[in-house]
Amino acid sequence: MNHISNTTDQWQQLDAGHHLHPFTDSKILNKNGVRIITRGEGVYIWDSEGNKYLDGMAGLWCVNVGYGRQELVDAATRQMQELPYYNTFFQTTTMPATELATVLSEITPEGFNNAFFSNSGSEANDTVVRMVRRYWDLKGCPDKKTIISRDNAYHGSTMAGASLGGMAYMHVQGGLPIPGIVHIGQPYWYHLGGELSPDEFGLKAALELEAKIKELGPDKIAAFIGEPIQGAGGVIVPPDTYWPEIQRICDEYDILLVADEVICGFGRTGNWFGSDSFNIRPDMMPMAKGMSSGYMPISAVMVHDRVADVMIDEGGEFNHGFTYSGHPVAAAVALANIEILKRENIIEAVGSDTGPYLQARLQDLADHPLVGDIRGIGLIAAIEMVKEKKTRSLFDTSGDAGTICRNHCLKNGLIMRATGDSMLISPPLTITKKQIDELVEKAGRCLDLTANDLGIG
Ligand code: PXG
Repeated sequence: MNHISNTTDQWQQLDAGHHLHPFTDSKILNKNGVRIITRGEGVYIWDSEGNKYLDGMAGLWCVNVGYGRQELVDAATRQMQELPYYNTFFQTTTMPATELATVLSEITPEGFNNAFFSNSGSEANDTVVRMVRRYWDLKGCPDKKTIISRDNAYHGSTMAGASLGGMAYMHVQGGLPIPGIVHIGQPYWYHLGGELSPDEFGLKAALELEAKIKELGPDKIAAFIGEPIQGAGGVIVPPDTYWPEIQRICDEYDILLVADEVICGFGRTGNWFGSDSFNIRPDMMPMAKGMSSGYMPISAVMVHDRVADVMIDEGGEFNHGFTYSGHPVAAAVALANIEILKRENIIEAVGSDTGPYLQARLQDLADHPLVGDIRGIGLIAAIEMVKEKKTRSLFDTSGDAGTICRNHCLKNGLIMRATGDSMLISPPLTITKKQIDELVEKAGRCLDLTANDLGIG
């Protein structure tokens, strides 16, 4: 790199001059100067000024095996030396792509025996839209095109991904959603549950799906898509009654069920997949992030035999795919990553040890005057700040407390992401109990500082 000896200041100037960032107000960023992350080891990252942070977000919900894994570097190096690229079009494959498809079939639930590869969660969800519609065409139901999703869902940033997503602030930019995608409410008891118990509300939220199917006609509805736990939308853990009722409705009306495992997959909830934790029986599972622990971009849609058999036996050519579908280097890294998850029993630890420990330790913050709700499973969690605990009432300007808290976290060496006034936690799955103590202690201190700024407590 020509600019390797630059100071932070010089990097910031280059970045401000030439780099447009995702989901960023560039004018503000360019004025304030970007943070430059230079190194990672285990659960920690460092910036160009030498500041150390506990990465409570595993990058962007993805560095499941932690930073600095030489084994993943070696897997990439070996594959780059042997064959840096070949495609999977034109009756061809590479060994890592085929092996990864096989391994994914082994770790996913019964009946998932085929993988379609792409490079990001968004592309996986674009693939879902095309495959769902193709499936129903092949079944002789060409009118079954509409996909039902949920408010505040996050399924990516491509045209189809953002349309499946339920983020209104994304829809207003670019004329979204695309036709044939509709949304129902989210199973967010803490804000939407009112006087209902969580279980009552879970049923009510699920029944919105049935009402929407009846309103539009079951012969028009192709699929329902949901994250087992909504991630970017604020770590919304549905009440226990929710997924069984969604499953019943999808079965009854012959609607495909798509579980978006991009965040929940690869151990985050203490099982291989969120679908395992919630006993969901999906027909398709888009997955990405933790599949390679973010060391290389790769994603897949795992396709249940119910759909794959039709696509294979009756579909002829499926006119869809990407230059880098099943990229051999990314696939080799994903294989080595899955090997680490298995060999080190990381997912078992999340399910029975570190996950329950994080959730229990977070409860120590429940009495904090700012904290309204603490929710999570395994190593995914949210701490939601509210104006008044008793009435579960929000701050007048949602997001201010979140921004204040996030800034205190950064100053105190902790990365937490804020969605509205919820502080989100999703650390590398290798985090130790001692590091969880450090995370919770720092989070507590930052809540105190936030309360102080807001004049609460
Ligand atoms: N599905 C889910 C459930 C996701 O969380 C995607 C699909 C899209 O994946 P790609 O690889 O196309 O980004 C995601 C991505 C945030 C944040 O701020 C979350 C995501 C991406 C960027 C930011 O929490 N999730």
